[in-house]
Amino acid sequence: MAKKKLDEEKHMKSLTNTHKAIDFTLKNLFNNVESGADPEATKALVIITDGSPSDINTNEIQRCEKLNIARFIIGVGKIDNFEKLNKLASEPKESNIFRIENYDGLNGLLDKLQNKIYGIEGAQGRNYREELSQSGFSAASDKDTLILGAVGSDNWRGMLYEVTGSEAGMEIKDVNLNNDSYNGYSVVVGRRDRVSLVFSGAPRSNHSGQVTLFKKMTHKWEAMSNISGEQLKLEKELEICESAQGRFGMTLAAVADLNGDQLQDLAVGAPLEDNQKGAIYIYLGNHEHGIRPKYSQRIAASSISKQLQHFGLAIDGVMDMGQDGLTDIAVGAQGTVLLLKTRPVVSISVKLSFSPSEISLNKFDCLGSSENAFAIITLNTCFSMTENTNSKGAVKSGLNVSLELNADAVRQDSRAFFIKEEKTSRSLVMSVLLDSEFSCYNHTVYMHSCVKDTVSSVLFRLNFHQSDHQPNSSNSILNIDSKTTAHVEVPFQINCKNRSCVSDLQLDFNFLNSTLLVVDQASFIIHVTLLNKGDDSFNTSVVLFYPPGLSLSIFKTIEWNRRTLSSCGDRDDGALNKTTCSISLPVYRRDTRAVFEGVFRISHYYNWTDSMQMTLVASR
Ligand SMILES: [Ca+2]
Ligand SMILES: [Ca+2]
Repeated sequence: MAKKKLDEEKHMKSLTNTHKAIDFTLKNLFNNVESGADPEATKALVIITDGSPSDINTNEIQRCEKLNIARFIIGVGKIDNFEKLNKLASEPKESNIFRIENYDGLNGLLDKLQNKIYGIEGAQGRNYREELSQSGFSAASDKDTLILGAVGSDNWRGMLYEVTGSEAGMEIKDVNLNNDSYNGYSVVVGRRDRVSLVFSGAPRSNHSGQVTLFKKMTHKWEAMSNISGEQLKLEKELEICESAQGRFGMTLAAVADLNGDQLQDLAVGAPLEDNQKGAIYIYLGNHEHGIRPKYSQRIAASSISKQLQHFGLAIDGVMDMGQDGLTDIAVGAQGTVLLLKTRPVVSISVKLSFSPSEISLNKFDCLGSSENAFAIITLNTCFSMTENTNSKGAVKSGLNVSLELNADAVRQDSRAFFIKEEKTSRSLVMSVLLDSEFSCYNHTVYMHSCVKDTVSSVLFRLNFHQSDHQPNSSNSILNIDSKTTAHVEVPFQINCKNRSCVSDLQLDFNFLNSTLLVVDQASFIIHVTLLNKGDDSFNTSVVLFYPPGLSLSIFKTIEWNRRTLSSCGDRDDGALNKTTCSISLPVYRRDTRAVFEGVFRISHYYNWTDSMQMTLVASR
């Protein structure tokens, strides 16, 4: 009818009588009780125009100011004199003036504006308690008691009543809700340890909606916790205009246990979310708190069909269609009903083990000429799977998971790797289909022949998650309580007699030449015997101190009871009288005895004296 009247209106062409329009509104709409206006209510005026006013302000703006009327200006397209238009807006002008390219831009903007107006609407003046309470707007029963939603109570803050027999109802209210929250729009009752619970939807709380959980104390109902559309917005990082006025909590339904923990679960509808397409949220029941604070699943209408509107207008979830032992949830949308089938929920536990029980030290060698990689252990990953739900018949309960294994997880550079030819392959990513009670996989782990640290154990860490891609054979959902990580520490072989693990190096050496003949290019030879009588010795070396007239040219093993290699550095730090020779890195094993021959060259430029001194030190 309003559109018809507007269509009949004659266009005034080039004139923009904005001030006259305001004057008309003040006289005929605001404060006009016959037109439905509430003189006490706070008022807002929205001016949408594509031109600046062509008439002048007589006193309309002043009258608006006096009556505290909030004024929003929406300028459409090119406006020649915007200054004139700005004068019409109320303070703070910067947030009350909007400019859009064309009238299409109104769609998103009006939502934003509606929020602002909600904010001031009813903020003062009127005070209705039960006059408009709409008691019985929603209802739920629990044995002999009836819970009635009364959305209009307390200036549309809304509350509920518990009615038993003919007694006057006991109030159930959340004092933290604002006016116009519409609490009691939807209601669900439940019990926990024989204590009565009420979930109540307040779809207009803070414009995005809220569900409050009430618990019955001895003679009183108390609001325990709530979940709000505002919270969800943060969790999902949605655009404000998307979730605002989603009417979260407009519908509520207790659904039969979905995840097999024997606790009832809760579905919450937000039928205006996503630009009126709608969504529902599943909250799993929780023994301690009634429900878990974070939803386990959000099902958006857009993920089902682009055509759906107002998905979540009604929800029911107690039946099992097809008798497969799995609950089905019926969800109403504009002109249609959808049946959502639930899937089996499975718990997975994973265990890591390895063989042999330690990394043998026999093959490590940092001093040999060839560098190669060899297998150190076989790592075994075993998944065990149990279904939490009780699915029957032809339901396939497989699950596709993606797993990632990490070698030497606490170190920046890994000592171990999974592909023999690739030293950097410290992590292994794979996808596996778990379709029986146990599924085990073996992975060979390699190390390079030279590993400096063969003392600290190697940590392997595994984590897995349900794959995004689920083939037909896997239909299950991973229980969100399943632990999705595992780790294991693999030790190196230890050759210690006692706990403290101390090596006992004994060093001896003798000169092969009885005298040193100072002739250029002549040699002076020593034999060095090193015996480890204690536990394994790591990073062992022999340091030689000698006169600067000598230079070490050869240092090699000539006798051994276990293969022993050595490698000598250049003269240490430029010092002319000292060389460090590494012995059998990384480990000089217990009970090893080796004899080395050192050959020095003699320089005749050195100022030799009658005697010569040499000192050798074994260190670890
Ligand atoms: Ca449950
Ligand atoms: Ca079913």
